[in-house]
This record gives sequence, structure tokens and C-alpha cells, in this order.
Amino acid sequence: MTAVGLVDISSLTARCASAEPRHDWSRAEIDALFALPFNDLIFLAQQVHRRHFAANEVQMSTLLSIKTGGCPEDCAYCPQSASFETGVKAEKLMGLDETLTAAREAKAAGASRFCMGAAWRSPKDRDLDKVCAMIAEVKALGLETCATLGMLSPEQARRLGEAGLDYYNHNLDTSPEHYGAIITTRTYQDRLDTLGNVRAAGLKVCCGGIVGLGEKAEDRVGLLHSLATLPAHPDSVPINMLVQVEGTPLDGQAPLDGIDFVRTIAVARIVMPASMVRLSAGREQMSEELQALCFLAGANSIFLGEKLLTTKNPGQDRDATLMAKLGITAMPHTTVEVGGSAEAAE
Ligand code: SAM
Ligand code: DTB
Ligand code: SF4
Repeated sequence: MTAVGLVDISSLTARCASAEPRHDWSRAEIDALFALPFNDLIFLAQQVHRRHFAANEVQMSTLLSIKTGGCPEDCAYCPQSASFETGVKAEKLMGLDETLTAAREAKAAGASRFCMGAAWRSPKDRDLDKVCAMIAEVKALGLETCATLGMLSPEQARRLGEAGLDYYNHNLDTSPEHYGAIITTRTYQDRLDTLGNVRAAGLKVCCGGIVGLGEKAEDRVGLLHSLATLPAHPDSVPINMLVQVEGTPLDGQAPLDGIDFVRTIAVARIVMPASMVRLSAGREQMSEELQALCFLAGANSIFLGEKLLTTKNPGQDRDATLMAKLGITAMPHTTVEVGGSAEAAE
């Protein structure tokens, strides 16, 4: 028996390659997946990926900061926190017309998903009215909608759903143990409560994390364990690589090793097999080869465009070149919904 700790690797990999999504992952099992020889890990992640998704499709998403800067939270990675001097100015909520112009441009550039982000602790009711109007009109353009606006009450989540919101993004960010070293203004439980409110409102949950924060390997295990043992797997799991921004407490952090990043993507794919795994922040700093490994490991969504919320992203030309080299095509909007079915890969 090949075993890491108490886990029998052969039976674990056999179960991963054939079983239905599981919600009873132990930390030891997730740790054992991380510890697999790289080739075995990637092979397993590919098998799982191909059972649920078309092998060579990636969803093209876009991101718009509808309310930038001045955030009262103190997330140590974030250039938008009012606690740090980063040069990001606090702005007002964007108007409907400007938002719709950006959404039309995103669609014309080939995006099927439009995510709107606001640097709030939680939305005020009068702001929520305006965001609901944006969501309804973006959705009417035929785009999948996602929003990330901070903590939500049950009623706010319900209103967003009524407006036509498909997904709500709210990340756990890191393990419960490391969380307090990164954010002090809202708790892990606050985040779990918002996720519960989002789920109860019938919205799809987009929940992932950020790595390269100076966390230990066991914190990446803890993050994926927290995500994979939620009452339901998040429909979508963004994995962000820290983008270091001058003025934030995490600037100057030793960058996470690229292979460890790919392992994080692969384990996310294996433990949440039917979820979209989104290669989110950090691509600007990644080589083409590293991004290719992320797709091989099961990542199947990227953000298009020159900018994320406030930081740089590879522009359209570089991404078009990379996708052509890899033979990756944009996931059609209609199949974006079918991650749970094996037919998507056939
Ligand atoms: N303000 C909202 C909230 O945090 O609930 C939503 C926007 S926030 C920018 C969404 C996520 O972006 C964070 O949870 C974090 O994972 C990621 N993020 C923020 N700053 C980042 C950075 N510098 N590098 C990588 N990811 C980052
Ligand atoms: C997520 O997990 N990553 C995106 C999206 N959700 C909103 C945001 C990345 C932000 C990167 C830092 C910035 O550009 O300000
Ligand atoms: Fe605010 Fe979100 Fe940035 Fe945290 S990550 S400081 S909540 S904008």
C-alpha cells in the first residue's frame, strides 16, 4: 500500500477517478492528493475534468469594478482597502450607461460572463437598487451575470436573484487557521453566513480563495477542505494568485512556487469535480507555460481584458495567441450551465 499518513493512495485515486462528487473529504485525503507525484496528480485531475467538461474549452469571463476603492475592510492583499496607501482612489458607484457600455464591449470581445465587483463591506439598500438595475440589463444582453458586493443579508440575496443574478462571488480566501492573519474586519463565520444566504436565495455560489499570501501548504489544504465540505460544492471556484500591490501589507511576500499553484488548481478540480475552476488573478505574472499547466490541471475559466478590478491582466492579443497555441476555444454560453453532466465532455 502506498500511503501518506493514514490514506491509501491507490484506493483514493481510484475513487477520485470514478466516483460522484463527494462532500465528506477529510483533510488527510486532500493533503494526500497534494502530495501525489506531479504527473499522477495532473493525470487524475485530467480524468476528472474530462468526465464533467469539454477538454479544450475555457469560459471567457470579464470583470468590471463598478465601485472602486475606499473599502472599510482590511484584507491584507487588497489595493482597494482604505486602510492602506496604494494610490487607488475611492470612487462612486458607476452609472448604468457606463456599466452597459462595458458589458457590450465584453460581449463583443467574446465574453459569456460579466462579473461586477464593488469595494463594499456590504451594499446599502439604495445602492442595491442601482446594482439590480445593472444586473437586469446586463442579463438582457445575453451575458451570464455575477456580482461581488461584500456581505449580504437574506433579503439582499433574494433581491439580487429577482433581478436576474446568476452567481454571487464571495470567497473564503484562505484556511480558517490563516484567516485572522489576513483579515480582521470580518470573520470566517460572517463569510459562511453570506454564502448560506446566497445559497438559500437560489443563486449559484462562486467561492474560492487566494494563495501566495505567505500561507503554509496546510492552509491551501484547509482552504480546499473548507470549500469542498460546504453544504454544496460552490458552482464556481476562483483561485487567485496574489497580485502584489505596493502599499498593501503583503507586498514583498515571497511568491508562491508555480508548481504549488498548479497543484492547488488540480486538487480543486479533483475535490469539486463539477465546479467551474476559475484561473483568476495573477495571470499577468504567469508564463504561458504555467497557464497551460493550469488548464491541464482543470482550470476552465479566465478573465479577459487589460484590467481585473484595479490591477493588470494580459490583454486580448496575448490571450488570443495563447488560446490559439493551446487549441483552446471559448466555452459556448449554453454549455456553461452543464458542468454537472458527463455529456458535456462527449
Ligand atoms: N469587496 C468584495 C469582497 O471582498 O467581498 C468583492 C471584491 S474582492 C476584490 C474579491 C476577491 O478578489 C477577494 O476575495 C480576493 O480573493 C481577490 N483579490 C483581491 N485582491 C487581490 C490581489 N491583490 N491579488 C489576488 N486576488 C485578489
Ligand atoms: C475573484 O475571486 N477574483 C476576482 C473576482 N473574484 C472579483 C477579483 C480579482 C482582483 C484582483 C485585484 C485587483 O485587480 O484589484
Ligand atoms: Fe474590500 Fe473586497 Fe478588497 Fe476586502 S477584498 S478590502 S472586502 S474590496
